[in-house]
Amino acid sequence: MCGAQRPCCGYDLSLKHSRRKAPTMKVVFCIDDNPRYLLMLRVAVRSLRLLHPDITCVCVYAGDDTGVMDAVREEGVLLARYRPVLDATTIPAAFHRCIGCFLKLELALVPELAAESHVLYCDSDVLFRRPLDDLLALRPPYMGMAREDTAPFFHDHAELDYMWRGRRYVVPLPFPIWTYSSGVVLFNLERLRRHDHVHNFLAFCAGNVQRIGNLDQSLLNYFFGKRITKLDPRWNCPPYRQAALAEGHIIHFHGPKPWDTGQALWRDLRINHYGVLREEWLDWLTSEERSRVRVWEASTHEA
Ligand SMILES: [Mn+2]
Repeated sequence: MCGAQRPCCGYDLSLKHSRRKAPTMKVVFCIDDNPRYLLMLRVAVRSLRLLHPDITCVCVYAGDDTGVMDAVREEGVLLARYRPVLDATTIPAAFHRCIGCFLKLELALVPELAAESHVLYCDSDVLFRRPLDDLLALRPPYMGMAREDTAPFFHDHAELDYMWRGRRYVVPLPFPIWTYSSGVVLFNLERLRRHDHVHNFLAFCAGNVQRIGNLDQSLLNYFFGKRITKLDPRWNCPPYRQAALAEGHIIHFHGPKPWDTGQALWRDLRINHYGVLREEWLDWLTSEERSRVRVWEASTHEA
């Protein structure tokens, strides 16, 4: 089975047997009912466990599908069922197809995480390849995120506003802005819980989701702006980056997922180490899972 101890990724496995202290920070994922994300979660957790066997993984889920819940538990992940503030009534219908991406914005309110001062949030489309100790030792004042490889840009709005408890608040936007990726976020939950901060943020989200470009990621970037702590690129490294294989600790399948070998849309991003890292991702699957992925992959080659 895929959980085999593969001497992958240049990580010295002998370290596993030394008395390394188990990291106490929890690693949190969020999923919705999309079966592709559930399978990606499985691979993420399996690859993480090879590096940190004792780490606690939590999955936040807002749905009711018992199949999804059983699968999460079967993978040894603590399931946190949660009724989000940003739900189908506060988020416009145009975004319901990817409503799961907003869950990460509410981690400070999840009861199962109430005792945590910091957590590491990761998208499920990640592959862990090297130990996380240096990352889990960080304590950013609000949140730590790595930058996307995109040019800085200018906002359409000079400021955004929102209402909270009958008062209007204004958020000036930094010009120009470099975009941080929301695929890996080290959250300071304690800070977000203080002074109603998270509720202000969620009021901002509900009021501005229609005025921004890129869902949860833009909401984090626009509201927190310069308060975001920059993480080293190795903690959120897409396969298409030249340094991915040599330096990536967390590989983030940003853009084409491991089965997206067909669409012309992603051609420009299936470069550098996409092929190698996709194979490595596939190695974590059982044969039954692999055949499911082959069907997804074949569908990307249809006109
Ligand atoms: Mn992602």
